[in-house]
Amino acid sequence: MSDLDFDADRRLFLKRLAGAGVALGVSGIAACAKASNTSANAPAPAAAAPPPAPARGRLGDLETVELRHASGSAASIAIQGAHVTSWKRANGEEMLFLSANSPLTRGEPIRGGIPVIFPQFAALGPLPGHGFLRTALWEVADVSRDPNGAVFALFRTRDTEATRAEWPHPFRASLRITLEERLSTALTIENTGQETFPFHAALHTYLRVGDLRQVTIEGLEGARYQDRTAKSVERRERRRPVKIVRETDRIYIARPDRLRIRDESRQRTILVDRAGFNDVVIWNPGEEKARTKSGLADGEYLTMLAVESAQIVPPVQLAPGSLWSGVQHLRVS
Ligand code: TA6
Repeated sequence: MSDLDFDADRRLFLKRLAGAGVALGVSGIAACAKASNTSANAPAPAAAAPPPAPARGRLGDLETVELRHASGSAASIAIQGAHVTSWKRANGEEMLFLSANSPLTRGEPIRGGIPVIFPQFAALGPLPGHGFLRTALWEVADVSRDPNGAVFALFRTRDTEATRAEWPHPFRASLRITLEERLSTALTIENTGQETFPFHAALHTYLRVGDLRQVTIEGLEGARYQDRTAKSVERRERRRPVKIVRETDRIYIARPDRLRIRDESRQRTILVDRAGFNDVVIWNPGEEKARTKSGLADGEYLTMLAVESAQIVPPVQLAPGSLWSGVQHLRVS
């Protein structure tokens, strides 16, 4: 099967994807299975609404895929890194943070949105920080609408000579972004090689907040965490709710529960639900590091909170021919 034989490859991959259904949830599987036999015999969607015209846009030097949902919500995804850079609610409110100082050029990580982290989290290994998928060029495999009206974009990528030079493992990756009231992001990794390989995966989501000092997080009470501002010493979360009052960089371990991010300054709560991602990283650089390390514009650190669905402790061990999937759902309540 050559690299160019996308359709056969995609059908095989989607059949395997269907086999790994748990983490993606029913709607994801139904939609993916639908995507694979759109051409053949799937009946036209009940509402018979034609699939959305694949709209493209630009963000700096980067090409984007634009999704619009009938409710009025919208999302933009940079093809580099299959990186969601914007998610707007039906009322036009932007829910994701994107730094005014962010590079928007080929090969540079974007500071904001939802970077896809694979196969290494941060500097927890020999690869460049956060791995190579966030700056990789992905293929736009499909942009369409589910029978229930949700619109989605499916991106794919795989190992290349360049990735194998850094990380000697053949893999396929797909990212499905589904927009309805909520925004769902589902990552699937397949080991297409002969040996089991370990990896970390994360959706490094930058939430936009009105004022960080008025934000609280529910759902972490009693959780074990590694404090990455203190040599990753392990501690337990005693606070309920959690408030961010200084530089915070923590991996909360084995905490699959729903998170509630309450932002009093905007009078709204963001619900974060996950499957397949058992850890969650909470990060804000604080004033000092925001300027010195992360290249944020002045004061921007007060308008962002990174809430990252992750699988880090332990890393995934993926056997040959196997698939791993993780999904994150963001919604406003
Ligand atoms: O996810 C938290 C973290 O690992 C922080 O330590 C901080 O470095 C952040 O990611 C941003 O990383 P980046 O490589 O994008 O500068």
